[in-house]
Amino acid sequence: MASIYDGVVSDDRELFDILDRELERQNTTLQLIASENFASRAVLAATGSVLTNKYSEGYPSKRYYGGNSIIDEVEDLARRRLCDLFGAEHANVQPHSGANANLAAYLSVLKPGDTVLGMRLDQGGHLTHGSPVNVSGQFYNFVSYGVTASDERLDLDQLASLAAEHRPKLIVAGATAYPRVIDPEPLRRVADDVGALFMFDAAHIAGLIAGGVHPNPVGIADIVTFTTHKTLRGPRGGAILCKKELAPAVDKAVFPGLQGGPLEHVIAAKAVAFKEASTPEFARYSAQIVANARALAGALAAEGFRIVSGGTDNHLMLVDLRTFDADLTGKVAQEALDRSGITLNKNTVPGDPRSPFVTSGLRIGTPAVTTAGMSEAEMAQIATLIATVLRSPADEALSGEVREQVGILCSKFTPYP
Ligand code: DSN
Repeated sequence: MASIYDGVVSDDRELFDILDRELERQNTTLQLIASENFASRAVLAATGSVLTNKYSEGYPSKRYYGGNSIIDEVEDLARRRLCDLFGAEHANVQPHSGANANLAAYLSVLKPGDTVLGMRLDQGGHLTHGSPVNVSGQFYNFVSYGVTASDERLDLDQLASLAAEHRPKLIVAGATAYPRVIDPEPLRRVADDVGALFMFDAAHIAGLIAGGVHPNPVGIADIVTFTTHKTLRGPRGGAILCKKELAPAVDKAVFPGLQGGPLEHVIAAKAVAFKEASTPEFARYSAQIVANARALAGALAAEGFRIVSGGTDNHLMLVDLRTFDADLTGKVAQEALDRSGITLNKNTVPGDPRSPFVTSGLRIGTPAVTTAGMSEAEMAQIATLIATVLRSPADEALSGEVREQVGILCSKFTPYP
């Protein structure tokens, strides 16, 4: 296969051969990890640009080092495009990741020990929403809400009663493994009832919001954080949007509070992605992500898998394996599918009796395969391939056969031809 790095002058074959193998893996196997995507070549080019050479601590027009007038243009462009994309008053495009964006948001409005409401990790939340193994859970007094046992949707009654009981300073919405729409309005009302600030972590669904298929929390939440590389399809990184009055605190929290020099090559690539996400083509792409997720969830249900909450409204589904095979764990399923060229991740399902290292479920997402051009017909094929492997997860010969079929499918939908 021709290398994506052709023309790059490097005699470091040891490293570039590894990159070539990863390119081949991405081109020839199915990428179903809900938080991954294929960035455009323009995003890749900006990420690999000379901006990586420049130190630019501070913000446009307020830098600590010289030589930053061009860098200022890049960061201003990224901020402007991002504000336009989501209708925000202020943008900070410097967070290196979603975790950093969340920590900076906390640092901007909380003091250590303050009480915060967030979704529990094993109910679909994120490490940075107060997990005891994360700094968020160690520095702040997080109280967790979850989903209902009956319909596995956000338990708003529980959230409201926890808010009334604990009077949090901040309520955090957002999830990494929740397949339904998160409407920011009722959460805003709960926050207002108890005098809390409201933060929306839109990491997973930022692209769906930009594409107009999920409600926009900007202007409803006080702070919105997200990653730029998931459904938004940009470079790996994070960003924060906030109301004007919080801008100085948010900017101070990112730098000098949490980070040093910004990654301006990545910020340039974010600017590229924000422009791409403002197009009608991206709106169609976002709608297709959801259509594909619904098609895949439906086809998997027809194969005998239980889909958590009965379906999906977004880019991902949680598959409870126990109706398909009570003894099959997420760990075994992930490994068998990996051998078969189908990449996804094991995930706990709500109320999972197994540990997060074993799990009873899988999380499956459609952003990357949708970027590759697949639609509903291919989702049906993927469901059949998954079920075929998981009926005999220890059968390595079968995995080899499925791997070949995956290769044929991917050859028609190659992200980087
Ligand atoms: N690792 C990301 C995900 O897969 O959802 C969250 O940080």
